[in-house]
Amino acid sequence: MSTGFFKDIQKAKYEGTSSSNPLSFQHYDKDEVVMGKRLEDHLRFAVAYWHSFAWPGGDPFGGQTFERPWFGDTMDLAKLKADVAFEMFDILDAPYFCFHDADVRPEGDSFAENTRNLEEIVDYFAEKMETSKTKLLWGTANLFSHRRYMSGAATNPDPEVFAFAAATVKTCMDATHKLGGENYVLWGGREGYETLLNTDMGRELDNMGRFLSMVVEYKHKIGFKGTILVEPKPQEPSKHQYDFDAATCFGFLQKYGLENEVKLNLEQGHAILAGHSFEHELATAAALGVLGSIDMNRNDYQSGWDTDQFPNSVPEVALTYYHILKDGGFTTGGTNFDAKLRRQSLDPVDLIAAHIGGMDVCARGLKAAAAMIEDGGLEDALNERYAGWDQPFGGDLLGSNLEDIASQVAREEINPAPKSGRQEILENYVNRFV
Ligand code: XLS
Ligand code: NI
Ligand code: NI
Repeated sequence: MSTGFFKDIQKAKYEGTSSSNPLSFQHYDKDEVVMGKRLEDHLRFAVAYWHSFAWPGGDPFGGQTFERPWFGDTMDLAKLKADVAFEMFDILDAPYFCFHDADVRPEGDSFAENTRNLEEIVDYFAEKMETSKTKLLWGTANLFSHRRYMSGAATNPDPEVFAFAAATVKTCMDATHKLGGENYVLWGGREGYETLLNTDMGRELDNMGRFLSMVVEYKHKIGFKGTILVEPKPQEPSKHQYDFDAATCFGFLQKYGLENEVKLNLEQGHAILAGHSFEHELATAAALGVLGSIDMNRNDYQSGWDTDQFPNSVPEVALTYYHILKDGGFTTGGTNFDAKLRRQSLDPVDLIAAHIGGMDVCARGLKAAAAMIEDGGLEDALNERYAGWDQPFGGDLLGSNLEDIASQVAREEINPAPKSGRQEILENYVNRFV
């Protein structure tokens, strides 16, 4: 029986660009084949439970604006929330969803009660997933909202908090494993500091490294085949977060010997907060071999906050998927809409339209990216720019040494002439596709 929350909103269909139905897909035809793969299998869209079903619409100056019939802290309401969530997954034909423990179950008074509540909801999800097409892209633990985590989880000065966090992550990994999740995410919102005056950074980093190693050990112990992902973000809620950006995370993984075990879940808004473009983060992770999954959203470029808006810029999103496709596309990863409505967007229809718009923008972006890859213009320009490295001169150079290179440069009177980087021509080229 339907909850009636979405009233008469029908299952969204692909109707093409001639349709004026705002609740239809105009660009996302899940069965369209692009570069040999269906769009649905390329994009692997996921709905984020927290923004869509748990967030009350507050901001730093005001509280709840949304009135949802499932708000409240009981098991019955958690199940009503799940019913509505799966109705929305069905309307959107969403292949995946993602959740934190705290999004889906009422907060208990103890670890034991949290675990019982989570297990009950996981069983409820499992039942629904038998008849729903929607699968779990990833699960995660909320180690940042409860006041016990105010000074961090794995990096807390109090070992009891580390223990509570580790125990909680175990239950969330169990839940993810049981539901067939394809990844497990760790975003360290409070793994950082407010002031260095009270922070032993070396110890905190070592503890965080050990915590992540325990996660990897447990993954292998239970036979979880999914990918462990760390999600970089430079700040907010901490003043400074240790997992600052892709490059910082890679250095951390390498220091603790985890670079072959853990990949990254990159988020557009977090890249912007770190002072990067999203492409920068994707290209960095791809170059380092740790590009795993993405949290798709859009940050306001002026606010300096993680505004988590739905994406709506095709040129930006095209470059996102260009880097993902160049890296071979997603394997276990996907496109999770870590995006929320604006707090004035009160109605159920806003929730549906936001996701449909996001899915359409991503489909347009991916198709533009695929067209650029198939045309090969950017790749040709790169090959031409670096062609010297494929010639004997360039090839031998890296195996040489400073003394021999110095004699060679003198002997052959090497005197390189600068060449154009062709930036404007390449920017114009991209504009032909977006
Ligand atoms: C917050 C993060 C969070 C993670 C999951 O900024 O993006 O939503 O994706 O904990
Ligand atoms: Ni975020
Ligand atoms: Ni995120």
